[in-house]
Amino acid sequence: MLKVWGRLSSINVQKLVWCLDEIGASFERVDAGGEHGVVNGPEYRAMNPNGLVPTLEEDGFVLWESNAIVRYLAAKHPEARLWPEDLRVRADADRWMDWQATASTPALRDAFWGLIRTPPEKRDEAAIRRSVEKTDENMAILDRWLANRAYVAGEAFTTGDIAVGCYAHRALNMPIDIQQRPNVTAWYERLMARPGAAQIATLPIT
Ligand SMILES: N[C@@H](CCC(=O)N[C@@H](CS)C(=O)NCC(=O)O)C(=O)O
Repeated sequence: MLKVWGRLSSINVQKLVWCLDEIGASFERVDAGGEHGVVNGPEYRAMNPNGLVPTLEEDGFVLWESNAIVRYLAAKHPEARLWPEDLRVRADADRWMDWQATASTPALRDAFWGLIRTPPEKRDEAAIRRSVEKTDENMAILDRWLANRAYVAGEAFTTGDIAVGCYAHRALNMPIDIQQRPNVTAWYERLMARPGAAQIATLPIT
């Protein structure tokens, strides 16, 4: 049985749950990280020395780094058609996964932590403002890209949409002042209507 370690409030854990639901694989998820602890215990650290979530466990095989896990699962289940065979289309999906991990989600971090996980009197308003501005710019980049394609890697849903979609679910449902982008909105609604996204679509931002 596949085991996913990690709390569902983490967008990196959300990616795995979404991917596994798309594939239709059964799995067990164990709450870890945040208020659940677990990640600093020796058993968890032996699996994942970073003390972060998620971690995937599959018959003695252990993997961490959410985007690598999503790609592993997608490659293992070609029938789900999540990771394109065409190398250029695959590179597009991979590129957007990297953008999510290294650009858009880090840029949202100060706004997310400041507004959602920090009491008002302790907020760094300047950092929140910069984070919102950068997020607005990132949404403009995504919007321009989606102007002539249904999904981030073209006309089919891929791993790239899972990673960027988890980021978008957070950014678009936070109380921040960013412009409404029609292509992003249409794409996000397309993603959230997928049966595989059902668990993610209803998640509150916490
Ligand atoms: N690059 C890693 C980042 C993992 C990460 O930063 N996870 C956060 C949650 S999103 C975490 O474990 N935070 C500590 C905790 O939850 O206790 C990945 O994509 O898996």
